Amino acid sequence: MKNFDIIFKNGKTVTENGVEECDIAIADGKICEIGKINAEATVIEDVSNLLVLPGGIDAHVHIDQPSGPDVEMADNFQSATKSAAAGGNTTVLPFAMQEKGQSLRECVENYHKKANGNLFVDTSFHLIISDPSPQVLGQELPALARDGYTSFKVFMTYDDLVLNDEELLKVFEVAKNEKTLVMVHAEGYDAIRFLTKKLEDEGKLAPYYHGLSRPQIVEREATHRAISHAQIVDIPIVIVHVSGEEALSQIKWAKDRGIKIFSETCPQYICLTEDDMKGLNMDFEGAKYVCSPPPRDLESQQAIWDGLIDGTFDIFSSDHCPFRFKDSKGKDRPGARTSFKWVPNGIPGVETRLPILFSEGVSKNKISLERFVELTSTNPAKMYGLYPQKGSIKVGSDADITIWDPNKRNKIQQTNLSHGSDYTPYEGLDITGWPIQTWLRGNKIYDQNKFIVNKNLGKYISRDFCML
Ligand code: DUC
Ligand code: ZN
Ligand code: ZN
Repeated sequence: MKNFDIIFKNGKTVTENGVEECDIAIADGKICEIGKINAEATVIEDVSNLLVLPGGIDAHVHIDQPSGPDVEMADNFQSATKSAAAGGNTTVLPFAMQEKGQSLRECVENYHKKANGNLFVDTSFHLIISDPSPQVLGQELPALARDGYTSFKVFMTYDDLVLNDEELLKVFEVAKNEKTLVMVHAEGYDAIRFLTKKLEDEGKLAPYYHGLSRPQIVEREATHRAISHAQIVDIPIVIVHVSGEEALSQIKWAKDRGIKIFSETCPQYICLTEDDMKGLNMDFEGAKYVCSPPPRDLESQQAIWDGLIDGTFDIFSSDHCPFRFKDSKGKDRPGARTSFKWVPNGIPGVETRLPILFSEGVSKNKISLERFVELTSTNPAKMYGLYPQKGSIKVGSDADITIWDPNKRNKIQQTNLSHGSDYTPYEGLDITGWPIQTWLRGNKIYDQNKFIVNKNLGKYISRDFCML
């Protein structure tokens, strides 16, 4: 009789293709058999009445990125990946952010130094291109693409990151030649600067006005421009963190014309609104919710749900970008109380992404279990070249598995989270359905609120090309 390392018995296994009652056998970190299994194993895990899902893949997280003078992100690689594991994830894709004038290779090496030995879950880097010099476009980017860095992000706003239209087109052309995928932060720089100045001149300085400085029209214009540029070069791109109906309408416009555009949305666009940025009485509490694009209104939340339900969105990521609230190196950095424009942009979310979509989507019967898995694991794996090693429960895939209790009720509370931030924007949200165990390549790393291994078992993963 065969002898496996682990057999999961009697669970309901969910893949993008269906739900099946079956056992799963694991050896050497890989899934070996799926079905009715009569064999021996070192560990038999009875998962009756529980769901067995492929480990979550959060394809959009920011970890330990420089974020302005005297500002520090709340998570390093240790705390962010620990938090990811507690939230049912087995892989995260953070960014290696190039600073202006910096060699891209040197930038990547620096991020490897930060990550090395500090990973609780598997990890792979997207690149952020802020300085598309001839050296970067001609040599570094092609060489890095061939080394498995097969996706990069470009920004259409922010003083230190913005690329002009010609630069965007040049980056897109390298992506075409190297078959890599470009993620686009679509918000128009000049319009934001214009609106910010107007608001400041009118004395409108509280965190709430962050939202008014970058309304949906700014996102819609940039989304259309990015799509047009992608069409000129003839490449697919990913419009990330889509916040509402206006940008979504441009994605639908493109898809209706057969233009290949991928899109991503995030928990903040189904759970938060612009009113959260008002805080208690237009006060600094609102800074807890400042992120870009900003949360919109209830109609936009509905539009985002429609896109999640009808298949317009390809992936659902957290855009985890954590800062501490009570911290002069975080949300309360010098100047932040004098104008919204100095409040660091971003909120924590890697640990709460999966419970939020499960509870709001699956438990409330808006999306199926299969669609949940597709949005949070299978499509991120396919889009960013990790499939079939990751993103599904298949013979031969890594045994990255999350065990869910679909009936477990919980409230999101800062005191129970493992991230480095000192707050969660989702405090008090009622959740039905919770990830109770996380297994990375056949190792149980998290079980019922406890970390089982405190060794860092996560590995850096070199990626293939987009296969969606
Ligand atoms: N863009 C992101 O993707 N994350 C946080 C802030 C931002 O502008
Ligand atoms: Zn962005
Ligand atoms: Zn982001």
